[in-house]
Amino acid sequence: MHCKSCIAVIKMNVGDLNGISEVSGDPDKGWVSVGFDEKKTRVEDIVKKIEQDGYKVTRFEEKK
Ligand SMILES: [Cu+2]
Repeated sequence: MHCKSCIAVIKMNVGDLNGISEVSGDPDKGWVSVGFDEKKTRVEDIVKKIEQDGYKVTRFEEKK
């Protein structure tokens, strides 16, 4: 269900959190990728932020 404006909304709101270095996404595949500083933000906070925008986070993967 993601389109380009969904990604833009998520980018803007997640970008407001501390320690976010980059947010990108693929609307066709329905995923977003968030680069962040673990000392400043937790995954839970990012998920919460996305869900506040009305999107359901069904799954997340950690990449080191
Ligand atoms: Cu959309």
